[in-house]
Amino acid sequence: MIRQRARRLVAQISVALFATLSFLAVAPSAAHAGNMNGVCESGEFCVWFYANYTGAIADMAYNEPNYSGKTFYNSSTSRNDNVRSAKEKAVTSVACMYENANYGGHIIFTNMSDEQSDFGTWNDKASSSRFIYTSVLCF
Ligand SMILES: [Ca+2]
Repeated sequence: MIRQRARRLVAQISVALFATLSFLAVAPSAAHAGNMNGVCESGEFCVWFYANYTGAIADMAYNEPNYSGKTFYNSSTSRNDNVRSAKEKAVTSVACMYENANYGGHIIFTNMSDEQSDFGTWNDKASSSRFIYTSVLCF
């Protein structure tokens, strides 16, 4: 009797756990709804054409392995080698931005400061960015 109840309880927990995990696996993140809408929102990595978060913006909710051919929001200006400031608003991960495409070369941005108002000598050199679980993995 007790064993039967225990078995039933385990089965119920398994079903509930599976349902929860299935939901998590397919649930779209609300943050992704605003990808490239010109507003830097929670869950995004945002870059600007000028220092101090001014000028054209690119608010990215996804990995961007190559800025070539990509423009800023509502702009014809190429994003490649044109970034001078950035903010990270990622929630469950951190953002890393790189000198070269495909996350190569110098790491220009990690989440160490969450934002960078002026990349200085690294202005106009970014070519890719991605979200990753910990900044250690940026390298
Ligand atoms: Ca957005």
